[in-house]
Formats: sequence, structure tokens, C-alpha cells
Amino acid sequence: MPTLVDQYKPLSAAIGSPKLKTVPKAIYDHLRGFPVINGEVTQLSAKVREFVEQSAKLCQPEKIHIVDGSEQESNSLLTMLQSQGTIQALPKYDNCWLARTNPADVARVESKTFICTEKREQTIPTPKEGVSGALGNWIAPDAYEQAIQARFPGCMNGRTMYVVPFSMGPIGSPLSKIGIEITDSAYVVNSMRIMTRMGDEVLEKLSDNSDFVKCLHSVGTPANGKISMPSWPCDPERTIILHKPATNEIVSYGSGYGGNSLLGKKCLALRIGSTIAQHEGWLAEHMLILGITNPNGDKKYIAAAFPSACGKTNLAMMNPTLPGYKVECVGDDIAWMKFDSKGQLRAINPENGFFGVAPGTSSATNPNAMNTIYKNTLFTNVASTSDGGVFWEGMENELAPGVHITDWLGQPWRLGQSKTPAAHPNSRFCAPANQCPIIDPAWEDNEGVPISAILFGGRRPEGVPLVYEANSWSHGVFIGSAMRSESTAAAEHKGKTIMNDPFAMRPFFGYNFGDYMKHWLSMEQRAATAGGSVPKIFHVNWFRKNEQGKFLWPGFGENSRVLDWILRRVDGEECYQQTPIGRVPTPGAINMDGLAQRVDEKQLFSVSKKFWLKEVEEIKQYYDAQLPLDLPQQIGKELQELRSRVEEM
Ligand code: GTP
Ligand code: SPV
Ligand code: MN
Repeated sequence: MPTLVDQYKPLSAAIGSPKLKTVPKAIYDHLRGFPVINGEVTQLSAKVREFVEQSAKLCQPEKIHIVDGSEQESNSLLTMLQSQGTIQALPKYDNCWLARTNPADVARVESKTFICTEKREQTIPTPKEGVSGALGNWIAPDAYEQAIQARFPGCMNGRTMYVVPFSMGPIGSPLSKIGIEITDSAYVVNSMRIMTRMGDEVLEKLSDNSDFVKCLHSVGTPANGKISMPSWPCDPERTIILHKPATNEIVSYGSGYGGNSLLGKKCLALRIGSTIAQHEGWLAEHMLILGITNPNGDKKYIAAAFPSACGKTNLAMMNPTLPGYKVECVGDDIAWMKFDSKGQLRAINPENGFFGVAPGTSSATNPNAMNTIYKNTLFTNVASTSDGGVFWEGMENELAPGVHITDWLGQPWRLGQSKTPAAHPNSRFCAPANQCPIIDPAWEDNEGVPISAILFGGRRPEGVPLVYEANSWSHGVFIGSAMRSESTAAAEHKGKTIMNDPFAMRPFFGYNFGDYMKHWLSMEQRAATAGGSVPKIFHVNWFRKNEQGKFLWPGFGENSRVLDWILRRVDGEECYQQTPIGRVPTPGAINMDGLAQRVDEKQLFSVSKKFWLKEVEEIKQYYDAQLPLDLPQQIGKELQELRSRVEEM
């Protein structure tokens, strides 16, 4: 009889697994007979070991791989993924890879995402009778268990179960949180290595009774057992993303895509994160963080919440067109923010990489992103070129002459002729943050960077000015709660409709949005008690259009002109005029010197009574339908006051 070690040596060699650590047999017994092909069980704290054992018992993998985070490990997993046809090499660049997913698995699935609490109203506001709630999905504890039992038993049969220890936030920062993701996807392991701090170093931080967020993920297998695309197994029919804040648990089944499978991101850092933040008195938000230095050398940090695919990555990495300004990037998607002992709001980026929208990214619009992604990057669902590179909509001017393009589905594609997009509209690059040429020197500071202003924004083709400032903190919280935006390809929504997306968090709230607003309102007192104050709040809209459907504002680097005005407002300059909706720049206050395109400032800043009466009415209808019982009084009052001001226009 060969020993277990002998038995599995050839297997691990076959998949090009990293060095097999010889493990005493007793340890296999500990993991109930599941062979461990990488790492050592003794590395695991008691609680982690228990979680791994329970997961293995449920999922019945062929073997277990404790991920160490090394380059050697990553390389061998990439080689394996390549031999399976999941990824292809992009020899034009350095260590870059392209994954093509099953076309049925290309975005987050909001309708299949649930939060589990004892009572429904802990998760979602109670809508008006006959109205379906649009602020998250609740699942009862017994249904949660059933959902798991209907999908997970034996789901990793014949597969490797990877144990991924990761830290959201710099390892050891008092603001960071540790998670353990168990997954049967090597694509996920490699993506997590980019997006989080991952591997041995994280395990070392966990003592026997340290807590961590338990994340269980499987790409699944369809109920009929037929995997339609073996290079990208998934189970779209039964996909489900579950969260249980009471026990800090995340369970995801059926999808390998982004926010559905890289569980540190939206699941931990936002949904579970927001519930932890509520208890601990801080904020977990869908926000970029940037540092901006003005020509006098004065540096400030700004956080901004825009819905998915509405410009966070672009703003976070912008090259200002205004002379003398410098922008540096702390993070492009998520901010964890807490008032320090002096009452100054401080933010960390819990992530370690960028999972950015590819289409629209180019040397003209975001050169810093382009200079980040040509090494050590994992692309998903972009098009490829015959010279071993990538292509997507927006890169037309960067094509080498004579190259052929293969679209994201693997079909030949011709510029100017093909009727379908070359890259999926939600195709992404996954690249290490420290490769960004303008990464902020303080981006990994344990204490976080001081935040001077908070921006809300969205895609508003009509009626909403380029920028306006809230009159007060509670007015700002109201503006966040009333955010709306044109839907994008980042989730499963069809067509372009204006959707409510409060705080850009609609898909990511971990608890009742009414309580979330109360939590935000309470920050003013929290700051004051500590001897500080809350940052100013602004609303921006880069996407207003004229009658011909053309953008009124050039956007991208030109947005520095808006940031300049915002910074001057933070410094107390009287460069605003009061309107019913808030404070807008006085004519001429936005620096338009040297702007390449002529801008219709009047149209860009106009605040129309007709539009805003309708907007106020629609916000009211939204609150009445979605939050008849849960709307904080203060927010109702802000809406009332806005209505009166608009009526008096
Ligand atoms: P998620 O990663 O989904 O959260 O998206 P995001 O908010 O980071 O959006 P991103 O910066 O990737 O931008 C999405 C799309 O909006 C891209 O196609 C950009 O080219 C486009 N975009 C970004 N900023 C601007 C702008 O200032 N003006 C215009 N017109 N388009 C912009
Ligand atoms: C978003 O949709 O806001 C993203 C991409 O940042 S995902 O990670 O898929 O959530
Ligand atoms: Mn996002």
C-alpha cells in the first residue's frame, strides 16, 4: 500500500503544483483524510483548521492546497490554468494573461445576492405594501442553510480546494481585517494574490482564537452535471452569493466572476465590512481615494463614491490638465474610513490591486492605468491581438498596424466592420496597485490618509450640474441617499435606465439602508466629540449631455478643474453662489484656461425648476415606496426643505 504522500505526489506533479512539502501522516488524519498538497496543517490556527475541515467535509475536494502567496506558486497555477485553456499568455507584455469566461458569467449578480439575518428588517427597509424592495435581498437563516445544502455537498469532487488567507488593508494595520477564502478556482487564487495581501504572512497573524471572515466559494457544477465550457466551469442557473453578518460568513456558489468570486472585495470589504463598521463606528464605502497637490504644494485627500462603471478608477488615476496640479492614487474602489482621536476622518484602501473596467481606458483617457497594466496583470473578457496583446473599445489608436483582433468570445473581429463589441463592456484588468506610476506614497499607511472632502456622483445625462456643494453634513447625507445614475454593464441590468443608487452602495449594503443613513448622520457628532469636524460633501456629474446627446464636459483630466474648485471651497474661498439644490461655482470660478474644447458653461451649470421639481417628486416617491418606515426624520426634512426651495425658484 502506498502512503498517502506517495499516492498524491504524482498528482501534484501532474498539475505542476509547487513543491510538495512532506507532511507527517498524522496530519492527514487531522483533515479527515483529505491530502494536503501544499502548505502544512500546523500553519493553521485552531479556528482556521476547523473551518477548512468543515468545508472539506462539505465540498469533498480531491485535495487541499494551502496557498502560500509565493511567486513560484502563482507561476505554477498560471501554467496549470493555461494548460486547461482558462487563460492564454499575452507575450507582448510581461507576465500578463487573458481569461475568457463562460459568456453566461460576466458580471455581478445583484438579484442572486443575499444577506442573512434573523429578521428581514435588519437587512432591508420594509417597502410599501405591494412594492418590491430594491435595496438588497434578505434570506432567512433556515433558507440560507438550505441554499448551501442544495449546492455545496460534494461540489469540489475531483477538484483542488485552495485555502487563501488574505488581509484587507495592510497586514498588521489596526484598520485591517483578515479573511480566509476557500475556493475551487485557481483563477480566483491568482486574482486574490493581486487584489489582496495574501499567503503565509497572513496566516502568521492568526493565533488560535483570532477571528477572521469565513469565505467559502465554489464555481459549482450545473445540476445536470454538464459543464458547458470546461475551461470556465460555473453554474449560472443556481448562482447565489450569501452573507451572514452575525457570524462574519460569506458563501458564494456558481460564478467565477469578479465581485461574485473575489470575496475580499464587495462581499467582505463592503457588505460584511459595512456591518462591522456600523458596530465599530466607522464607514465602509464604495469610494476611490486620491491625493491632490495644488500649485502651492498644499496636499489634500478626497474620497468619492460613484456607482460601478461611473469613473472611480479614472478619477483616482487622473493626470490633471490644470498646470501645477498633481494627483496621486490611494485606491480606486473601496474606502474604509474612521475618525481618529482628534476627530479627523482617515481612510485606508483595503485592497492591493485594481479590478478596473477595460473599455474606455486608453493612453488618452487614463495613461496611468495603461502604464499599470502591462505587467503581472490578469485580463478578463477583453479582446486579443495577433501580436500577443490586448484590445478593447477605446484602444483604436493604440493598435499596431496590420494586427488581427480576436474578440472576447474568441471570434475574429474587424475594426469598423464588426457589429458587436470586441471586448465585453464589463471586461476588466486585474493589476497590482503598486505598479501604478502615481500610487500615493502614503497608500499603505497603517493609520490611513486624512480626508478633506467627500464626493458623490453618477451618470446623469440631464438636469444635474457639473458640481454642487452640500449646505451641511445632513444635506450631504441626503444628497448621497438620493443619488441616481444610468445603469451600466457592471451588473446584470438591461438597457440604460436611471436607477437609484444611494451612496453608490445599493448592491453593497450589508444592513438596512435606513440604519445606514442614521449611521452616516451620526458621524457629525462623532467628529465633534473627538474635537474635529466632518469633511465637506459635494456632488459631481461628468456625464451631462446636450440635445444632440453629446457630453457637455470633456471629463477625465479636465475634471481637475472641478477638483480645484472643490479644494478652494475646502479652504473657505467664497467662490460659490447659493442655488436651491446647493452651492454651485460663481460664473468664472471654475478655471477654464486652456480648455481644448469650448464648453457651454450656462448649460453645464443650469439648475432648472421644472427638472428639479420632477427630481424632488421622484426622490419622494422612491422614499415612500422603499422606506416608508425606515427613512430617518432628518433626511425627510432635508427633502422637504429642498422642495420648498425649488418651489420658490
Ligand atoms: P467599477 O470598477 O465598476 O466600480 O467602475 P469605476 O467607477 O471605477 O469606473 P471607471 O473609472 O472604470 O469608468 C467606467 C467608464 O466610464 C469607462 O469607460 C471610462 O472611460 C468612463 N469615464 C470615466 N471617467 C469619465 C469622464 O470623466 N467622462 C466620461 N465621459 N467618461 C468617463
Ligand atoms: C463594481 O462592479 O463596482 C466593481 C467590479 O468594482 S466587481 O468586483 O465585479 O464588483
Ligand atoms: Mn466598484
